[in-house]
Amino acid sequence: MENILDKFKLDGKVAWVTGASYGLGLAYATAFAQAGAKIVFNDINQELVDKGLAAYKERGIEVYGAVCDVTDEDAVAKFVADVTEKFGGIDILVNNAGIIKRIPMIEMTKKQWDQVISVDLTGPFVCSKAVLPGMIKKGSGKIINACSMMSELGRETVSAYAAAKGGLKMLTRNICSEYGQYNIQCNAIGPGYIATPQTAPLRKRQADGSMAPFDRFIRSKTPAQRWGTTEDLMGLAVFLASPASDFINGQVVYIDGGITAYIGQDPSQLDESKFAQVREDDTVTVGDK
Ligand code: NAP
Ligand code: GCO
Repeated sequence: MENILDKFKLDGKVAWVTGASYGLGLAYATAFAQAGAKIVFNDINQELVDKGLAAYKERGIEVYGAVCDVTDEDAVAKFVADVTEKFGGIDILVNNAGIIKRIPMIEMTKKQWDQVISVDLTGPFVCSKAVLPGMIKKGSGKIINACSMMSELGRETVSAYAAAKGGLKMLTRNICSEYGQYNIQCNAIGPGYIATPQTAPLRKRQADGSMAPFDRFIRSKTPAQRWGTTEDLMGLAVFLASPASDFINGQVVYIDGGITAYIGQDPSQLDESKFAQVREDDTVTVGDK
């Protein structure tokens, strides 16, 4: 009988993580590499690709990286063709690339709205459409979308982002519905509030050094009273990319420290002295766990 841990191995698989120069994408790709996969990634410009190549080299991970805008269908088709020629195809796609614009809806321009929808929702459509034919031909494939708590909940200033992430939840379910028959699983990771550059503005200490009100708010809504770290998400990513999850399809798995299950406590009751300074470089200090 096969050892269950072998079900989590990605040996011989090619994994494409979009926008994976840093943050959650870098963490997902690192986890996949540790599980045996060959990593390919793209980012929006050469500076970021170079930043990513350096980060992977520092981690001892051999990767292929190239500039590719996930909203550009021709660029995506070329990226997939190049990777297929070099490595034989793509077994795992993580639609990680994303942007957010925190602007009150009535002040948001249509151009700003379109930019967020284009990257966060149309990008995953373009990239998934590009890899599905190869997955169908192979008879297997894994697509993992970067959903969010905003796939379920709204909040002030993130209308476009929430609409995109809500749509991405339904795109996840539709890819499952349309291509599950080809042994292709499409699921989503729904992170809570994770310490990355994207959320750094929400944690920035106030002039007097005290905790940001939003930081205090998120901790009061999280049973563990802490922000997630990129490392917190690595295990789930490997699980959803591996044969261990072959009978899971169309699901959004929330990995949020319990926020979506908890009504929260009065933020003023939090004992701030318990929390180590969360460094502005977005790394949650160990003492903060
Ligand atoms: P992020 O700041 O959202 O950026 C992800 C990467 O995608 C960045 O390198 C970004 O480049 C790149 N990108 C942006 N537009 C692109 C395009 N058109 N084509 C290719 N790449 C593009 O990073 P993150 O915080 O690690 O989040 C990763 C994903 O998880 C995102 O989809 C995010 O919405 C989602 N998520 C994050 C959190 C969180 O708390 N951090 C929680 C839930 C979900 P730039 O640096 O130039 O923007
Ligand atoms: C915000 C945050 C969130 C997180 C994440 C939560 O401004 O509220 O950026 O949107 O990025 O999506 O799951």
